[in-house]
Amino acid sequence: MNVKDIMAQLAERHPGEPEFHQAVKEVLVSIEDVYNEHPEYEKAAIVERIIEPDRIFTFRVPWVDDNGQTHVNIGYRVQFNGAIGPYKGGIRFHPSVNLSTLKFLGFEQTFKNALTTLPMGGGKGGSDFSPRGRSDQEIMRFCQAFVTELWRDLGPDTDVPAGDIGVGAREVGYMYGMYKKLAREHTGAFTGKGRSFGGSRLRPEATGFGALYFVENMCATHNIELKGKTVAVSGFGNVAWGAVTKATELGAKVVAISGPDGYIYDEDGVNTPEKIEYMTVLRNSGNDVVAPYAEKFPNAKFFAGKKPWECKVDIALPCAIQNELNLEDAKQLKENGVTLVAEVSNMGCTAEAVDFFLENKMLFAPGKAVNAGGVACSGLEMTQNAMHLSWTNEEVDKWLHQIMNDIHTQCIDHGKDGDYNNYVKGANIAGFMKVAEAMMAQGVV
Ligand code: 2IT
Repeated sequence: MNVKDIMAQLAERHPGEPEFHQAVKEVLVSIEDVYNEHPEYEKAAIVERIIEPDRIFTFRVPWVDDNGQTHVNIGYRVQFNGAIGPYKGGIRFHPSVNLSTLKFLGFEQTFKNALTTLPMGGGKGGSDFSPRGRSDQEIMRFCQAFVTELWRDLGPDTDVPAGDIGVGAREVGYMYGMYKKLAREHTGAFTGKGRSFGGSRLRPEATGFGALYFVENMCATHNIELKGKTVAVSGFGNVAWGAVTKATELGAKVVAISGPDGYIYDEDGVNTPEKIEYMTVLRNSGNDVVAPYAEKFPNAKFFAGKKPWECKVDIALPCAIQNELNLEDAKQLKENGVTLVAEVSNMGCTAEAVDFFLENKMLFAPGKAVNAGGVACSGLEMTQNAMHLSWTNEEVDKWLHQIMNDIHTQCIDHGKDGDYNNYVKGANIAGFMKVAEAMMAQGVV
């Protein structure tokens, strides 16, 4: 395999998909050497097959707003790779959603899911629908319209969607309700459901909690004390909320959170139940802004239009969206003496930022390892649904902790580069090898 040739071919076949190309290139660069030690992979065209989704659904989603006006959005489901299990991955509702975004997310999901040790293939879906400012009834109608088109291709052993940006328990509930009506089956065809109808305990917290369990592992491996460290978090959604909650519980101090409007610096820490719950209030307001935090807690300052990466902190946790941390931000973090950067959003750092972290041998871990706790807990929800029972908090948390420790071990095992641990390489090689092995065993399909 020659990365340059494969990338040139990809660009020719699928022009105008920059996020997808970015995600593919990162993986190929990581695995190139290992791949080329396996001539049988080359013969079976594993790389050529793994970068092409199994199939993609694109469909029109018409819906009627509260004033009787009809709108049309585009819906997608990318069933990326089913080698190790049913397609699994979230649904994103955000105006930035297009095929490039969902292909990058589905591709990442394939390796992330492999890392979880659970039998789940990779998939992703969504729409360019913006939930911002929409009423509950509008959201419900949109979710129903989306699933009406997609339901035939979903199922507990076929394809199991969940939440992502813009899709939480409410949206999953509406989608699942329509799915169940059409399929006439009460099965675990979605995860992230409400607890009263098969949702797993800890699923809302799992991505953020898992990320901090991973960070704990990174700290322990590098003789760093997490307790007392200052943390900057971007975003104020479900993932950021889970990360802030667990970081606080572990004795770190989160001093920054952010939204599309700017960031909040709270030197006292976002560390009381009232402050942490206020993140949920902000999120549920549907306005997508963090500025009101500084009105509610006047010791905090709001910096309009700025990113939290300019703050002098020990730990940086991007928890918002892809490419939210660029080369300039990476340089700023280094200059400020940051100790550890863990990507919690999917591909939260640009390719240039990741290269900078690796070239400077900084302690950095990629999203597909750090944020895998979310989908891992979804896997545990599928297991509970299949068994028709529900586990306690302690049981789910124990699994989640174990899985995150396991992912960390895989990263170290495959990412050792002298005395530097290259987590990007480690995660990509470990995830890729598992999928490649399964594809080899199943023949050319
Ligand atoms: O990016 C992700 O891993 C998710 N949005 C969660 C996917 C899932 O199926 O729980």
